[in-house]
Amino acid sequence: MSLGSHTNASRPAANTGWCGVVTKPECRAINPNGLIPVIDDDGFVLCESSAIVRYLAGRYVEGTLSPTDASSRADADRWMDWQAVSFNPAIGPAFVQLLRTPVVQRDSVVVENACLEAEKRLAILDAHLASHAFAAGAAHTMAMGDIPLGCSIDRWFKLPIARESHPYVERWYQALSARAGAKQVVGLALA
Ligand SMILES: N[C@@H](CCC(=O)N[C@@H](CS)C(=O)NCC(=O)O)C(=O)O
Repeated sequence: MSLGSHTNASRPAANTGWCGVVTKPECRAINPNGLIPVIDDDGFVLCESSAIVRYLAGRYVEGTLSPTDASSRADADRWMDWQAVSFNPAIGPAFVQLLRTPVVQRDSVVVENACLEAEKRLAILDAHLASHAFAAGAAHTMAMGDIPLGCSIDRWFKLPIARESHPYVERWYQALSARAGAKQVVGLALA
């Protein structure tokens, strides 16, 4: 999951920090969207998480996490886009309610609907993973398409919600979590 640990970059990414710093002027100066992540890689400043993953993989691990053949590359792109435009928007309202909204203002219907939508999408991912070791990549090797998706699923597992069983998603998540680069991500509490 954490791409920096998979690259040979000595300092692959200087993160601006963590939640709570995004409104500071120094963060706004390098990402006017006021969001993390944003990296400064030897003077090259870049925001948008999927663009960051594509950049780091392309610059530091071209040919492995960043596939060079067109179909493998497109497959990695597909899962990066899917988590950004399908899974994250589905589960996002639950995250906002449970992590960003004071308890007295929370709307349980919003959480319930978000979980229902997320479960529909997880069924799609589970069906894919039933016949693939990783969402993207070759038989025994993940590709960059697994990284943002893995982060999203990590967040889903940590939300205080009821979850349906998705055995192939769970198997894939365990495999990702065991990788050295993922340990710093799975060890983090939601914030
Ligand atoms: N499309 C952006 C979304 C970034 C985003 O939503 N970042 C969240 C954290 S995951 C954020 O900075 N929220 C402000 C906060 O948590 O204070 C990307 O993929 O980088």
